[in-house]
Amino acid sequence: MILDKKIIDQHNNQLKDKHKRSFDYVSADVPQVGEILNKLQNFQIAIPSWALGTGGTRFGRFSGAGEPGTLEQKLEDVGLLHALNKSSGAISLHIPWDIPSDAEKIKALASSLEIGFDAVNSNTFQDQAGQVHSYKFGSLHHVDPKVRQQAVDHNIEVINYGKALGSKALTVWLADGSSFPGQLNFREAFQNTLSSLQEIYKHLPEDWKLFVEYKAFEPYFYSMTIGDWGQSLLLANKLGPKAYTLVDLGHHLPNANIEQIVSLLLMEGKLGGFHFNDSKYADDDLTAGSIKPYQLFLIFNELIDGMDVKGIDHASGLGWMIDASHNLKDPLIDLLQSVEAIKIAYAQALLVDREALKQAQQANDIVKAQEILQDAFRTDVRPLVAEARLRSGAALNPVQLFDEENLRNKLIEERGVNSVATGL
Ligand code: PSV
Ligand code: MN
Repeated sequence: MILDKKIIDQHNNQLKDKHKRSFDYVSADVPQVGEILNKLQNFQIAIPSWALGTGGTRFGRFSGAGEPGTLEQKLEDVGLLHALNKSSGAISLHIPWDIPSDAEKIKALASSLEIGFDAVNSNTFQDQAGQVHSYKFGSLHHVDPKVRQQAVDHNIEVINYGKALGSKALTVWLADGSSFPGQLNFREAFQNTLSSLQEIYKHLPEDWKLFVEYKAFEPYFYSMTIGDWGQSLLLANKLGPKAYTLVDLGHHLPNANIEQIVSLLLMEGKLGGFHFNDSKYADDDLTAGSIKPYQLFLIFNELIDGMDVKGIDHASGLGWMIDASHNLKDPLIDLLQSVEAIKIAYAQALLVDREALKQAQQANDIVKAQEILQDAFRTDVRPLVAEARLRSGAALNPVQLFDEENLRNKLIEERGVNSVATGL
C-alpha cells in the first residue's frame, strides 16, 4: 500500500499549530538546533524483515492479520513505515526467509519506495526442508566438518543474495552452544567457529563488513560459543579489518553495563552495528526504549562521544538496525514506536554538553556530571524529532496517523486476514 502524500499533509496541517508551540518552546534553549535537526533527518534505522509479522513464543503464536505474505509485501510495509517517519529507509533481510528470487525486480521496488538494503542475515539456527545435515548440535562450531561446510556455504549464498541487492554487510548470529557441562570442548568449538568464519570472510567483498553477533544464552543454556562481546571481539580481531562486533541490546546477562561495552568496542574500532530492542530479563525483543529508556540514552551518549572522537559519521558509520519480535502489538505500530524511541535517545544524547561533562569528570565532580546527563535526558526532545520528520516530508505523529487512517484494516483488505509473514 502506498500512502498518498496528501494524507500526510492533511495530518500535519491539523497538528502544526500545537507542534509549532512546543517546538518553539524547546528549541529556544537549544543553540545548535539546526545542526541537531540535520543529524536527526539523516539518521536512519533499518527494519528487520522478520519483525513485520506477529512473533510467537515457544508457547504459541497469536497471528495478526494482513501480514506481508511475500518479500514484495515486506518491502511495501517498510515503504509505508518510511513514508510515515522518513527514518526507516532500509530493510535487513534474513535468508532463507526472504530469498530475492528476482533481485532486479526487488531492487526496483525498493528504490521506488526509497529504501535500501542493510545487512543480510544468515540462518543456521533452524533446519530447512530438504537440508542434508542438521544444525541440532550447532553449525559453524560443529564437530562434523560436513555440517560446518554446509553452514559456510549457506553464508556464502547469503553474501551473494546481498551483493545482488546492494547490501554491504553480513550479520552472523549463531545458535551454537551447549546445554550440559561436558557436551562441548570449548576450545575446539571456538576454533571450529573461527576457521568456518575465516572461510566466509574470504568471500566477503572488499567494501563489506562482517558483523559477529553474540548472545549470552538461548537457545542453549549452559554455554554459547559466541556468548559475549569478548568472544565476538576475539573473533573479529582474528578475522581481520572487515570483521566487527554487533551488539544486540537483548543479548546480555541482566544488568550488564552495555554502554561501557559500546564505548570500548568503539575505542577499538570494532563496533560494527546494533540490534535495538528492549528487555526486562533477556532477549525479550520488546519495543526499543519501552523498559529502560535511560539505558538507551546512556548508550547513545557513549556512541556519540566515541564516534565524534574518531570523526565517524553518525548516520553511516555503524549499522543501525532494529531486532524485535512482537507477539502482542501490531508489528508496524511497534516498529514506529521503536524508531521514535531510538531517535529520542539520539536527540537527547546530542544535547549533552560534552565540554562541561569533560570538565566535571576531570574535577571528579560526580554531582555535576550526573546533572549534565540527566538534564539532557529529561529534556522533552519529541518536538525536535517531530520537526525533523516534518522537514523530511513525514508525519508529525506517525502512530496517530497509522491509527486514524486505519492502515492495518487497509492492509487486511489488500491481503486478507490469513496472510502470514515468514520469520520467527
Ligand atoms: C537472535 O536472538 C537474534 O537476535 C539474531 O539477530 C537473529 O538473527 C534474530 O534474533 C532473528 O532471529
Ligand atoms: Mn539480534
